[in-house]
Amino acid sequence: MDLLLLPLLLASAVFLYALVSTFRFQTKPLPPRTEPELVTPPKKPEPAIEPEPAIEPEPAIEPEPEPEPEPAVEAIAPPSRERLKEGLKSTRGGFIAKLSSLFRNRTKLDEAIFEEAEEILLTADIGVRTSMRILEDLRDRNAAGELKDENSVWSALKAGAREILDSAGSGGALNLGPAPAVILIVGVNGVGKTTTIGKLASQFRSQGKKVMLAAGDTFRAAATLQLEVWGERVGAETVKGKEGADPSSVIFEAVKRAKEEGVDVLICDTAGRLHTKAPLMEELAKVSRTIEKVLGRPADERLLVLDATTGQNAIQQANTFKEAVDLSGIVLTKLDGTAKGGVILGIVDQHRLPIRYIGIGEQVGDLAPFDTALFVDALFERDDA
Ligand SMILES: Nc1nc2c(ncn2[C@@H]2O[C@H](COP(=O)(O)OP(=O)(O)O)[C@@H](O)[C@H]2O)c(=O)[nH]1
Ligand SMILES: [Mg+2]
Repeated sequence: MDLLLLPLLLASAVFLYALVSTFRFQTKPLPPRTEPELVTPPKKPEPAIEPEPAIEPEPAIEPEPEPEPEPAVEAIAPPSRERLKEGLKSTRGGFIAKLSSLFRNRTKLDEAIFEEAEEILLTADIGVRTSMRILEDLRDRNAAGELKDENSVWSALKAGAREILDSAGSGGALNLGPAPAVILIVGVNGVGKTTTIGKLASQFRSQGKKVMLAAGDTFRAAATLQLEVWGERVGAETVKGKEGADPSSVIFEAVKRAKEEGVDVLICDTAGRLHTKAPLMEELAKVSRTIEKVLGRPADERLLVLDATTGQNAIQQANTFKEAVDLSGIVLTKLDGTAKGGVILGIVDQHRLPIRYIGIGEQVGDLAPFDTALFVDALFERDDA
């Protein structure tokens, strides 16, 4: 058994030796050991704060195809009855309220009351002549036994006011000729001519009419610009000249173009400076003649714009303008800002000129075509009754 193991052990030893030497032969000698350099491990970058996941945008609703932007044109119809009443509030709170409290609970009118009424009418800038006329009517009715109570006095006052306003044919539509109808606007600086033109143009536009404006106030560039702004706002073309140009030449051009371009209504703005001096009146007379020449007839409406807040002064202004232009009617502006709205009676009574429109505010919709009955009702409505 031992004898058998011996060669086997020998063979294993040889095999092992061979194996070990082969292995040695093949391995490279190890490089000399060096101390590893001390390397500070790079600082781990702070973990970046994970940005909040962006809120997924709501899936955009597919935009409707943009509608073609409507030109922002303000074509506005006249004010409502309610708006008219609101606009006349100051005047109602003025002489109307005073008259109302004077006559409240009266069953008998005596001379003292008539005198007090006269004072109230005069302070409302109705004018002496017109005030006398109204009082005379009241006295007559009183003598005839018609004024038995507060309500009958009030009805009599309203009837008197209506009679005066109707006497000049106030209200109703403008008398416009075949297209192009031409409206000439005159009046002192600041009364509201340009604003009235803008409002008026807006109303015509709301009726689907093609409107053109003529910048006849060439005195200041700003005046032309103001009219142009209105024109753009309401969708009307503005014909203008250079600053200081002859207003008649601008108006001439405008009437010519209105004819060529199928315009329905041409509204002519004019200057209003120095109404006491002759040149403006000559200028306006020339403008009138120019329109007549190119149009073949006078301007269909020749409207004088008066500012109600100027009271009796407005009545004087009408005298001056009447001499230059054959006026066809009056636009009374700023009735919203005055307790002296009674001046409307004085103007009509003295000048026998119909009221065409009244201005009751600065907004584009604040121009009311004049309607006597509506106006008198709105004016004489007793807020305190
Ligand atoms: N409260 C009020 N202001 C008005 C009225 N009409 C015009 N205005 C204002 O009066 C000022 C003068 O108006 P404008 O049109 O320039 O007068 P123009 O010089 O005669 O052309 C402006 O500030 C207008 O807004 C109205 O009816 N009521
Ligand atoms: Mg003006």
